[in-house]
Amino acid sequence: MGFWAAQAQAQPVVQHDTTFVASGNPVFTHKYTADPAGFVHGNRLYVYTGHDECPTNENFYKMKEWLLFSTEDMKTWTEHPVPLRVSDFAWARGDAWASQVIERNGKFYWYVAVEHKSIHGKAIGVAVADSPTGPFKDAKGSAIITNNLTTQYTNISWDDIDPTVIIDDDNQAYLFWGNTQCYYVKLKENMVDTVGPIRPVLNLPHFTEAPWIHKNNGWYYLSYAVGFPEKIAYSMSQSIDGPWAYKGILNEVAGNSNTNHQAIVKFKGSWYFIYHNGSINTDGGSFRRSVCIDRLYYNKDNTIKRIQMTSEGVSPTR
Ligand code: FUB
Repeated sequence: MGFWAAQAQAQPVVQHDTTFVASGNPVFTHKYTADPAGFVHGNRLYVYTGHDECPTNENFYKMKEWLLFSTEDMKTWTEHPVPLRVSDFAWARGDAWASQVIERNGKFYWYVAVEHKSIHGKAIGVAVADSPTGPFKDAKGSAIITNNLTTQYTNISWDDIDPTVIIDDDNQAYLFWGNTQCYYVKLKENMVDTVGPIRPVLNLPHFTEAPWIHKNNGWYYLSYAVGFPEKIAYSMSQSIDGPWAYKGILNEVAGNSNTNHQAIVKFKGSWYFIYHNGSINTDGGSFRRSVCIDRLYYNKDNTIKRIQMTSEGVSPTR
């Protein structure tokens, strides 16, 4: 077992904030981390991740909790105590899959994918806190989205995963999610109830999963995983309701991982592409993944340049 793999296997439980300095990609090497969701608040970037705990002799997603890291300068990071577990949702029974946090009216809403206890299949729940670091608690007491709500579009049990959220300039919030088929629905101002129909998002060619919605310069961007092993592609639109125009591949297959799961955020004036690979030597892989961060740049026409994945990672902010 390599040094970093041994570190990642040890996986100490963090009881209080601990600080470390990152030295390139992967950013976090003492634990296996996956499905990063970036969130900027004040002068800090928060990165919420899943926690891959799969033993080295097995190959499946073993994920019971989410982890939280933050930084002010992209170099010195703080790991916060575990802010949320599947067990915090009484109606869920497993699989702390991909997630995203957003702020509204001074509250922090954390949308997560889990396995539902009594409704067959995956589901989306939401936790809420008064601070980005928690403590988070189940905001609704039940799932927002369950598998039975989307069977008219696809009848698989794992399509209701990978939530991503946006509050538009008119204050309307939207939840996007999906596997095989991408969906979206409006959220009420309380951020825990949906309003109106669930709609399919059209023209996302080869959509696998991992949608991430963001806006820049008047354009909506929907990035998402394509194929398997996954690359990340994206579409653009001038309206949240589409039509979406496919713009091609954004990121190639991420080393040694079937999944790639990206987040795109602007922090201190620069855009970042946060994703995972399976590159920790020797036990890293599709079920023991590690979060990486590289820069993201736009072209003059608002399309996005292909991501250059690096070992060196990003420079500290000034
Ligand atoms: O981590 C479990 C699943 O793998 C996520 O929900 C997908 O996006 C993929 O990364």
